[in-house]
Amino acid sequence: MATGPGFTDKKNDTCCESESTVYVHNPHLDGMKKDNLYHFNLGTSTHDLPAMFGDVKFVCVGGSPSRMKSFIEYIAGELGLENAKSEYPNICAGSDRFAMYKIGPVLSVSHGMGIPSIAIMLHELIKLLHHAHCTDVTIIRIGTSGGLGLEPGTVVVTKQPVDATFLPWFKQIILGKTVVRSTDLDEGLAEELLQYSNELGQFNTVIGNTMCTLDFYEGQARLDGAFCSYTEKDKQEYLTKAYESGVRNIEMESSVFAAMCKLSGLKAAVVCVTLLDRQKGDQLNSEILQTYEQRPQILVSHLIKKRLQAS
Ligand code: R2B
Ligand code: URA
Repeated sequence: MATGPGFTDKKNDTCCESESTVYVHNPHLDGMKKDNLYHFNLGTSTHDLPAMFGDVKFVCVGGSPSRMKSFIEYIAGELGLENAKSEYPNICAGSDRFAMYKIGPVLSVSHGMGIPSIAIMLHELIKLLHHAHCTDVTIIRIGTSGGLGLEPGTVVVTKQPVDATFLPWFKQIILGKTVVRSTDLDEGLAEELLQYSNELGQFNTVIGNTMCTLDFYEGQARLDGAFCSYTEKDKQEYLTKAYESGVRNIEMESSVFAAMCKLSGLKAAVVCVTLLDRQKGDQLNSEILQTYEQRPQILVSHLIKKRLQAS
């Protein structure tokens, strides 16, 4: 079990000395003269991180670089912060791993697909926010998912990420030992998002558990992968069990996202649109994606606007 100040696990669920700053829990960082955030192509000795990022209050993360660019363009318009040329440079242009955009207090970062990819991005993002002395940061993953028992296009605000056995934890092997971390998200933030969706009245939003899997095909009980050793009936039984346990959508990053944000004291939420009802099918195409992918962006922009108006 990982130990040390601020680490959480299912048995000893304590965290973080204060709510407002962004915590790292790594004594080795103090002894380092400089810190290269390699996958961002940023660093403490090459960039003035407090000047570049010190005013960040909202971080939105999502899988695709182009979606995170369109998010920053959209929110810039919503907040009346468009620049004259409507150009938003990729802050991580020197790296082709992740893309990052900023407008005012909003940072938009891509994370790729799956737990390993988002975990690498979050290590560097959390250090970036820490080095930049950011305070009171809210972080939201906006993404896509497969739905369970929901009309396609429904937005799910995650109550609790669960693993593929429907349990609310994220397990990782560190130094050959299994470390179990809590996947609790910020309940108040989830409720606030639901309330704003009702206020917007543009699409249905529900709060439910999100199953986070290690694979898109067999890991999500699809029948259309390159390999499949189970029947349609097996698939339906598994998805029914997932639904009965409270799962309303399935994606591939929420568990480690929740675990790492909780450890660093970031208030976090996951907002994913459902692209299809998984009990009715498996296949997706880009038309379905384009129809619905803006919904999480619309909801999260509304929350940011409301928060900024209130401050
Ligand atoms: C949702 O969509 C991606 C797979 O298509 C994955 O990153 C996820 O969580
Ligand atoms: N993303 C997933 O992980 N699963 C889906 O079914 C759709 C999007």
